[in-house]
Amino acid sequence: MPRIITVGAAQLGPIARSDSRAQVVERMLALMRDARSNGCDLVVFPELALTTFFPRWYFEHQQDIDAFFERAMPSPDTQPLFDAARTLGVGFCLGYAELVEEGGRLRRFNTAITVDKQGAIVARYRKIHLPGHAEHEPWRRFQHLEKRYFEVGNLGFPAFRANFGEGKAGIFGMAICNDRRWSETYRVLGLQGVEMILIGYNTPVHNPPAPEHDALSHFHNELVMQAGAYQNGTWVVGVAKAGNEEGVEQIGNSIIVAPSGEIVGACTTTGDELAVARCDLDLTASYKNTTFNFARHREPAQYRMIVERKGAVPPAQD
Ligand code: ING
Repeated sequence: MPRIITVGAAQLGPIARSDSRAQVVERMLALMRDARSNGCDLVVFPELALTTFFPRWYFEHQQDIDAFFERAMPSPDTQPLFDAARTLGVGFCLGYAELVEEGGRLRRFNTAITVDKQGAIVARYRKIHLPGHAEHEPWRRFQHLEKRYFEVGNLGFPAFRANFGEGKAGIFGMAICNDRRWSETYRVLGLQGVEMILIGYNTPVHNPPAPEHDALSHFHNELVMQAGAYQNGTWVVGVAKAGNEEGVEQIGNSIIVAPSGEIVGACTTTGDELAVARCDLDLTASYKNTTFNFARHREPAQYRMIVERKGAVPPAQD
């Protein structure tokens, strides 16, 4: 029996700083109902999906920053999502800012969770590749202060088994935004046998340190997820918080990528939009057992030798 999971890329349009969590959750519930009517087993929401992308601003005071964080998950504001997972029979992946006490101190992470059809949190991931900068840089049109507001994730890239109904169990992984640009993200999950990677993102069109890349923002978005999918024989679902959010244009371009690297579902707007695809998890075997049979074809001993040599090639001798 094929393990076909119907997946919804639940793209969100802009979230204003003044939008309440309840207002955003209402938009997300509408997407979950739409997903249900399209036969979805699972929807993927963007990174930091409950609030505006606040790292675009420099805040002086911690309490202003902490207003964007969740101290509990579920919380009264987000409980309706967990209830909907049960009543609609649709699991979800949700990105949010996590404020938690761990090891006797407050920790702040850019986090994603996967929730099953019973409304249970089956996995948690904390973003590892934090882009941008840690200090206020007024020269920029807008800030990107993830390095200031979040710690580097401390959970690694764990692949996990999840079950979205009869014949719909598989091996999943999560990543967040900038993680999708790094090949290590996909390979670490690929080495664990991942069959579907769930990724949310907030990606401005304009990248202040490299404006020459702006015109390639969609190309790069698709390139990294298509390559990651194909080179690790896995499905990849990438979902945007899109549109002009507080004056910053963010790409949409949410896509569902097959293990072949082909894009099989895509959003075409920069608003709230659901793109749906039927994903056969057994299709991953066609790549994992042949071209990317790691046991037969990879040479980790050779890679370790190169990595242990450390650093770039020495400068040419004059
Ligand atoms: N955003 C962006 C991303 O990696 C970025 C940051 C934009 C990096 C453009 C490079 C180029 O998609 C987040 N939140 O990581």
